[in-house]
Order: sequence, then C-alpha cells, then structure tokens
Amino acid sequence: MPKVPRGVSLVVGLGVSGRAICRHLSRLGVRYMVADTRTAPPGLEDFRVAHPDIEIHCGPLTTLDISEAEEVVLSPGVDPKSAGLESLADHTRLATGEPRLVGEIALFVRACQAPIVAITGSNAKSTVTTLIGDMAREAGHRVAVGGNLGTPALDLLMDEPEAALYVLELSSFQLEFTPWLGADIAVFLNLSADHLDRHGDMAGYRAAKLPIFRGARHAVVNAEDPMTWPTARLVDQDAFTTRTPRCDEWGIGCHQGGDWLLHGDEPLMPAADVRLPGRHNQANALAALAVGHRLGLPMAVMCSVLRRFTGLPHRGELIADVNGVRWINDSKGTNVGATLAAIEGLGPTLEGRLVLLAGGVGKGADFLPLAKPLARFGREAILFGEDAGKLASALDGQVALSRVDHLESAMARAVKVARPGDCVLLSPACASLDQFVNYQARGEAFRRFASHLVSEGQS
Ligand code: UMA
Ligand code: ADP
Repeated sequence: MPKVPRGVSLVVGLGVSGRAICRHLSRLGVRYMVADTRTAPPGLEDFRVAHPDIEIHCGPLTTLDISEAEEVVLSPGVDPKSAGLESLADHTRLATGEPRLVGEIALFVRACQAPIVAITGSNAKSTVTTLIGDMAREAGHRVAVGGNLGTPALDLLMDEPEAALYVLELSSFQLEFTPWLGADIAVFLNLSADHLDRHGDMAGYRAAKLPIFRGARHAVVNAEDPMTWPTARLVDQDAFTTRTPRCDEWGIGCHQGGDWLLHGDEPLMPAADVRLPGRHNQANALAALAVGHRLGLPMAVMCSVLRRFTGLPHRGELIADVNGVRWINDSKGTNVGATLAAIEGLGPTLEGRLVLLAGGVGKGADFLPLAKPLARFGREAILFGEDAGKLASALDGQVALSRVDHLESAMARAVKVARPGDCVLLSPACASLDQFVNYQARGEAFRRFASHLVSEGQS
C-alpha cells in the first residue's frame, strides 16, 4: 500500500480549500502530498500542472497508509468518519502537542497576524459576513472577506496580505477541526437543524460550531437562541434580538410611532430603512451593527450600508414579477430554518399566497416546523428531488401538495397554480446535490425560467 512518508503532511481533498491549503504549504516550504477520496476529482489535471512535484493519491483513504503522516489537513467536505481517518482522531503531533487532524482554518490562524472577525450560525452567515465587510471597508479599513462564503481563508492571506482585518464566514465543517481560533470577535447567529447527516444530532452540530469561541476576545450572540451562547460567558458579550432590547442589547422597539433598530434605549434607524426585507434580515442587521460597534465603526457609516445593501444572489432574491405573481429565488434556503424564515418573512407581505418549491437532499432534518406556517401562508407546496417523500409526509393535510420529478416540472406546475398577488418561492429546505452541481446552479435554473416568463409575458 502507498504510504505518506514520516515527516510529510497530507492534504485531504482537492476542492477549493484543498488547493488553497496546497498553495499555502508550498509557500511555507512544508513537505506534503495530497489525497482525494474520489477516483477522479474535478480539476485534477490542472492541479498536476500547477504542482508537478506533488504526489497525489486518488481513491478511498483505506488504500493509503497515513499512520506516519506529520499532520493531516482535512477539507471541509470530507467526513472525518470516512474509513481510513478513524485512527487519527485522538492523535497529537509529538512536536507541538496539537491534534494531527486539522482543517484549513488551523493553518490560517497560525499564519494570520491581523485581527479576525469570525461568523457562524445555521443561516445568515454570508449575509452578515458581507455586511460587516462592507461596513468596515466603507469606514476606511483594509478588510479581507471570505471563508465558507467563497474565497478560502488561506487564499485571502496570500492575496490580501496587507489586510488589517479578516472577516471570515466559518461553517461547522471548518470549525470542528479548528483547535484554536483566537478571534477578536466571534459571532454565533442562530442554530437550526442542518448537516445532521454529518454531525449526528443537534448536540453534535452545536458542538462542532462552538470552537468559534475558543480564545475569543468578544462574542456576539442571539439573545433569543441560547444554543448560540458560549458554554462559559465571555466578559465582553453582546446580544441581538428582534424584541425590545434589554440593557445594552441590540434590538427593535417603538420610537416616533414606528419600529426602530435600537442599542439599549438609543434609537439608531427606522427598521423599515434596512433595505433587506423581513424581520430575519433586521436581526442580521443588528448582529452586523453589534460587531461594527465593537470594531469602532461609525454608526452613520454602518446605517448607510444597511440602507443600501440589496442582498446576495439566491437569498430571497426577487427575479420577476409576471402578471402580478412574484418569483423569488431563495435557493440558498438549504435547511428548514432558512425556509421557515423565508415563509414567515414573505407570507405576511403578500396579498395572495405562497407557492413553495421545495425538495432535494434533506440532510436528516425534520420538516415538521414548516407545516404550520405553510398552512397559514401557502397555496401549494410543489415537491421534488430525493427527500420529496419526507417533505410530503411532514406537510400532509396542512397545505395542498403536488410531487414532481424535478425543479423544471415544479416551475411548470407553479405557472398553473399561482394567482395574481401570489409569490412563487424557491426555498427548498434541502441541499441541491441530488440534481444540481450546487445551490447556485439550482437558483440559476429558476432565474432562467422566471426571466423567460417575463420575455414571454405570461405567468
Ligand atoms: N470530496 C470528496 N472527497 C474528497 C474531497 C472532497 O468526496 O477527498 C467531496 C465532498 O464530500 C464535497 C465536495 O467534494 O461533496 C467538495 O468538498 P470540499 O471539501 O472539496 O469543498 P471545497 O471545494 O474545498 O469548498 C469548501 C466548502 N465546501 C464544503 O464545506 C462542502 C465551501 O462551502 C467553501 O466556500 C469553500 O470550502 C471555501 O472555504 C460551500 C458549502 O456548501 C459553499 N458549505 C457548507 C454550507 O455552507 O452549508 C458547509
Ligand atoms: P448562510 O451563509 O449561513 O447559508 P446566507 O446569508 O447565505 O447564510 O442565507 C442563507 C439562507 O438563510 C437564505 O435562504 C436566507 O434567506 C436565510 N436567512 C437569512 N437570514 C436569516 C435568519 N436571520 N434566520 C434564518 N434564515 C435566514
């Protein structure tokens, strides 16, 4: 069996993070080789050209002897329970006493000199990360923004080494192999069921995210969700809420006859001036304000960003209004919490009802929380993909249901059932990987269809 030689590190995974890890190790002059559990990972030939001297092993890890590898750096998408890795879980490196199995962020922390703002949660990470980045940039800071959002953290270090602040979106997959983070500000936004196929249950999922607080100087947490609180309270801990704030919480309350964002009893701006729609996005705005305040950013600058920011693609994005029917792309709604927020955020704003397009890979989630809001706001739920059956069982009797094979057929059905005043909402509550390359491809399919309806002038 091929073997990783003693003293040589192993990078597992040839995806976006794996390639960033390799570039970083090459620059540091560390000896390493690469393994990918797939027999033909995408981008293999390009990698060989870029790194002609690096040995690559493709296929199950059980066919590679990793017992003497110096350190194994795992890509986030690789399940640490994969056969071949089990022997490493409890090992530490003799030289440093650190775990031998780490992720990309462990390497980032070792190399990063500037303060880090780290953001996790089940939903709204990308939105809040982007908002904080925009606020800091607008206030004149040299800021680099990335992580799970898209640009790997190690690529930021390489491409933007002069940054004075790194704002990172971190997933549970990244955090569970981060032995020490030391963030200046650690933000835990919310917790709802996701990735349970990997983490086992909610306790396991939360435990994977809690390393966000390791070594943190400040925390920003959700006052309404104790699952986001660190196990031991940090001295400097801020909380946001959509209720009237207590003490110096960040919240929403009545001022001049309307809802305002408040810091304690200090009015900041009318809630309706936050450009992003819905109460859930006002919570996101408050989380970003709490972080920005800790960073010392001027309130006027932060509020002007909130007035302007229209949101990221595939997150509650209005694509078309055809004959009085709005088509909204929330393809990034890949778990129940996100879809719940979309239904409850949009439902009350409609003259008509919601036609929900949902389905895909449910990742072991319980879909029952969607039943009541759909009974209240739904016209029909059109279900597709691998877990359509599980969704149907959870929603049965609460809202009209139809089952189709694919998103294309779901959209065709939506054209038939939606009435003026309704909203056709793609918020699948599931990952896309059974039928699409990623959630972006799913959202683009929706965008093409809805845009075509506009050019056809029909609904
Ligand atoms: N894979 C294997 N064997 C391997 C390596 C990867 O089968 O040896 C598979 C994985 O199971 C997965 C796919 O390849 O299906 C990609 O995995 P990866 O670890 O190579 O992923 P990267 O391309 O490095 O992208 C990762 C994040 N992906 C995951 O965590 C699955 C990206 O987040 C992130 O933008 C990128 O690093 C940069 O930091 C995506 C994501 O879906 C958007 N994240 C999840 C989420 O947001 O819910 C956590
Ligand atoms: P993440 O990076 O955590 O996936 P995004 O900002 O990309 O977060 O948003 C993901 C999904 O979560 C989108 O469908 C969005 O509409 C929804 N969402 C946004 N804010 C919230 C919130 N505060 N609570 C629940 N869902 C939210």
